[in-house]
Amino acid sequence: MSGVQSASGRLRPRTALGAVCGLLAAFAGLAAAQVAAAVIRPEASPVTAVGGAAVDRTPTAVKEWAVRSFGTADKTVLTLGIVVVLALVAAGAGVLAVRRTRAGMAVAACFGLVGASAALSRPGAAWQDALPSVLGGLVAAGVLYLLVRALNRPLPVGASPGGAGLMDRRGFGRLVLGTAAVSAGAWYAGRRLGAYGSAGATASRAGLVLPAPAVPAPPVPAGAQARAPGVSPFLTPARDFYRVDTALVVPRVDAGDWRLRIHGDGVTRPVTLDLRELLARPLVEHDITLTCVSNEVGGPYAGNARWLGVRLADLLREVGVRPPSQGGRADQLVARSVDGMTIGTPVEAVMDGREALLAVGMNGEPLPFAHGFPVRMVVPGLYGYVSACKWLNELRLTTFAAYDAYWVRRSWARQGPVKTQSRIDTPRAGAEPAAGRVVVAGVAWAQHRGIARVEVRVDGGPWHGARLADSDGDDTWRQWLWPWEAAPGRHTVEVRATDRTGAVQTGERRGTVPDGATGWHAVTVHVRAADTVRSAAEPGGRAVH
Ligand SMILES: Nc1nc2c(c(=O)[nH]1)N[C@H]1C(S)=C(S)[C@@H](COP(=O)(O)O)O[C@H]1N2
Ligand SMILES: [Mo]
Repeated sequence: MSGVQSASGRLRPRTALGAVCGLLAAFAGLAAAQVAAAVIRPEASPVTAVGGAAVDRTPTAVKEWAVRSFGTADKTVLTLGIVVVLALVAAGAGVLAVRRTRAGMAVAACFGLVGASAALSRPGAAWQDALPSVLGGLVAAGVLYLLVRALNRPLPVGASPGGAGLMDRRGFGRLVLGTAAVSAGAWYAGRRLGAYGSAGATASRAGLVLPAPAVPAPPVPAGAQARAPGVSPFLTPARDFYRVDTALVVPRVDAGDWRLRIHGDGVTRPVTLDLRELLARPLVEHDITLTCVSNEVGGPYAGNARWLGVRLADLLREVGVRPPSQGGRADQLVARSVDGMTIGTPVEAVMDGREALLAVGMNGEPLPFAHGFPVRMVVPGLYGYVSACKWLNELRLTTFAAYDAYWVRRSWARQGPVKTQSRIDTPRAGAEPAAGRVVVAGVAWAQHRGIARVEVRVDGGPWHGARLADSDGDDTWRQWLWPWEAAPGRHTVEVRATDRTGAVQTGERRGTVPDGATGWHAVTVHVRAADTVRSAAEPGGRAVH
């Protein structure tokens, strides 16, 4: 240990090298864990497990802030945050290990335990899920020991003018490079192995041929799309469809392995179905707009798709379920996913005649993995968090009094009927249209009630009726358009909708928690005087917009 006590000039590089040892040990541990997770379950890798546990425990207010600030990138931000914290602790453990090797190793091992307990805390976890983190912690501790021992090993006396305490630089350097190379190799192998593990699922999706619907949806009316540049496409392509879930790794379920178990209160004939049996049933095609309770007024978490699926009400009736209005015992249908999500839906809503679906198809294709392959629920008129369970594998009949599903335990309301909302897609906030005719257009939704009227006003003036695009039924959003004769200056345009029950969208501003935001979407624009367009062409004028 004489090196530690020698000139201070030698302390600093040694501290830095200790940090390198710590970081490398962590990398080696993560790589080993990655290989183990690829074999056991991708979600069981330590970073994903800690991230998932963090998602489960993050207070709803913080989660809503993250969704607002980072949108769908919130998961990447979370993962990066975990990696940064891990790197800092690993570097610290390495520095510590130079002086107190056992203590540094203990920190590394403890981190494995943190990962393991996170993995075990995830819904639906099995004991094996702890193994990747335990292995990772042990590998990290072992690698740290080897690296630090090499770092601290003095040169043979007389071999260096510096004397004892100077490490064998070449031996240490070789060990560092070797460890880095082996870890990188293991990391890569883990990734490949992970991809190989889901290759069956990928192939099962590619090979899935969806039967034709017994009840096809009528074609979308040509006039359902408002003809204004900048307005959302009426049907949202799957790749642009918003995604909201707690999954840090998208579950990739093999269609051949998929099973759905239906059981619980009032189920006289519990069943377990496979996909072949599900697809043998008559399929219904229906256009439904899905919206998220976390959507701010004017926000992007709404999408419209043509779904193909099995009528859930028929299936429930077959297994003996009756809705509460017909004396049924259960008032809550709890859907569970392969990743342990639970979503509670009113049985009454599912069985009241609306097209509540066990969906297998989205816009003519099998569901994308990110949107719930092979089977998810979709119920018109309810927010996704109380209706749209993806990667579904269990339906359990119970009561709202007896059971709170995942989001309800996190301060969201038990019941989540969609609130009437309208959104201005064009012009965008901060746009600078030229004075004169400006087309204001967007979408409005009140699923299962339908949209009867949309109105627009400027600067708090009188409301003007917007032109409604053709309706594709009450379960989808409706597009609208209002030609505005815009005068130069700064203006705020607002929109509100009226549903087919006659209820006008409330202007009262409320946040997303606990049951969906309310208020009118407002967009402020700067209308350019018509002559600025002309002056742009003049010498010295601004460049053309
Ligand atoms: N398994 C699972 N299903 C889920 C969720 C989830 O986190 N996990 N999120 C729900 C929420 S809050 C919404 S809004 C919809 C979103 O569906 P999408 O990602 O296909 O747009 O999925 C619902 N189904
Ligand atoms: Mo949601």
